[in-house]
Order: sequence, then C-alpha cells, then structure tokens
Amino acid sequence: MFHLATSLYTQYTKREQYNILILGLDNAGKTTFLEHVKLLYASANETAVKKKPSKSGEESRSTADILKTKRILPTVGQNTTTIKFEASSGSELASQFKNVNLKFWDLGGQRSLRNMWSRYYHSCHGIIFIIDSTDTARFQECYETLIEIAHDESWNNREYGEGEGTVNVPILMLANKQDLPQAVDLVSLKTGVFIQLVSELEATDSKLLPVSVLENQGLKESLEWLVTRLIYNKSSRMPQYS
Ligand SMILES: Nc1nc2c(ncn2[C@@H]2O[C@H](COP(=O)(O)OP(=O)(O)OP(=O)(O)O)[C@@H](O)[C@H]2O)c(=O)[nH]1
Ligand SMILES: [Mg+2]
Repeated sequence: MFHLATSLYTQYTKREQYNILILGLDNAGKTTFLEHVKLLYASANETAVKKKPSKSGEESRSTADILKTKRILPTVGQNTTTIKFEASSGSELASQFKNVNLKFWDLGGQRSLRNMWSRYYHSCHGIIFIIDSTDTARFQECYETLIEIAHDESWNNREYGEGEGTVNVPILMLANKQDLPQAVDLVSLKTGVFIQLVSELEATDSKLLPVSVLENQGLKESLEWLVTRLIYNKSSRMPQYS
C-alpha cells in the first residue's frame, strides 16, 4: 500500500524537462533574456513559489528595475538555469503547463564562439534565437547564422527522438530591443530577411515575435508559445523526466 502511494505520488509530481538553447549574435540580449527569466520564474531547485505581484504592470516594472542594476558581461562560456515554468495568471493553458521545467543554455554569440553551439544540438528540444532589432547592418548575418543552425548535421545525432534536421525543434525568433526608438518593428522585419527565414527553415514550427527582454515586454507570451510547441511535439522529441 505504501509503495502504491509513493509511486502514485511520484507519478503525480514527476516533472517534464525540456532543454532550450538561447542563440543569436553577440550583443543581441541572450544573457539579459536569461537573467530576466530567472527573476520571473522559480528555480527548479526552489520549493517556494515566487511572490505574485498584486497589480498588473508592477511585476514588469520591478523585475526590469532589478535587472538594470545588474552588470551583464559578454558571455564567453555558457550560462545554465533550470526553471519551473508556469502559465501567466488567467491563462487558459495553466493545466497544460503543469509540471514543466525548462533548462536554458545561454551561449556566447561572438563569431569565434559560434562553432561551439552544435555540441548542444543533440540534447536540445527548442531554440530561442534572439535578434537585436536595432542592428540592421547585421540582419543578413542573423539570417545566415540561422540557416547554418538549421542545416547543421549534428541534428541527425539525436538523444531524444528521431528525425532529420531541426524537424520537431521549434525555433522562436525574438526581435529584441523593441523599447528603443531605432528598433525595426515587426511589420518591417516581416517584409525583410526574417519572413524568408520562416519559410526556409526546415523546422516544424518557427515564429517571429517582438520583445524587449530588458523591459519584460512579450517575454511570458513568447515562452508560452514555445512551451505549447514543445508539448505538442513531445511524442517525437521526448522530454527528460525529473
Ligand atoms: N534597450 C535594450 N537593451 C537591451 C535589451 N536586451 C539587451 N540589451 C542590452 O544589450 C547589451 C547586450 O546584452 P547581452 O544580454 O549581454 O547580449 P548577449 O546576446 O548575451 O551577448 P554575448 O554574450 O556577447 O553573446 C546589454 O547592454 C544589454 O543591456 C533590450 O530589450 N532593450
Ligand atoms: Mg551573453
């Protein structure tokens, strides 16, 4: 009886873990994204749930303010964090997102460091590719970098599930720094190289969304899109269990 009870308890509390790679050129905002995620969600090791703000808007102001006091240096190695994902309050998807952990790897985006990225593809369930929407001179480089990621042969050497290329690995492209006046807006981005990317990527899913990771604009919505796709694809790209 005791064993039955413990196995039911384990079954009920077992968490699915999805591994997410945060990629993009240097200075795009990858580490800033991860630091903001750490402020918004509880760590997988914490037992306490993060305190919820009473008024909407208060949360974004306070976490953005905290983040602005942190000094974020260009990444040379990797930053890793695992969070307990939860739907934003009032979301109809709350029950679907129960017991989901997300493990993020934030890797350095400098050109000399990009050849390290492919080492992580075999155990990755989803990609977040961050674009600096103010850096128009490097949009073409973003495009070429993403195409290179999608066509890398390491995708065929999989740890979780079958398939060729980035099939079943959702790619979320975030057009970051939308808080800055010189940022190219989504409509203009969609008429340029990025909409071409959406059709050229051999991924089952890809999406381009406008965000400001510093100001917490569009962050939770973007993650909800990604987690919905990860859950949808889980029979072909299985999560890890913890
Ligand atoms: N205004 C504004 N600045 C941002 C935003 N996101 C990041 N930044 C700034 O962009 C700069 C680079 O951010 P990082 O997070 O270090 O960029 P990264 O992609 O991790 O860069 P590498 O580690 O070199 O690959 C920092 O000065 C950030 O404060 C944003 O949404 N808005
Ligand atoms: Mg970084």
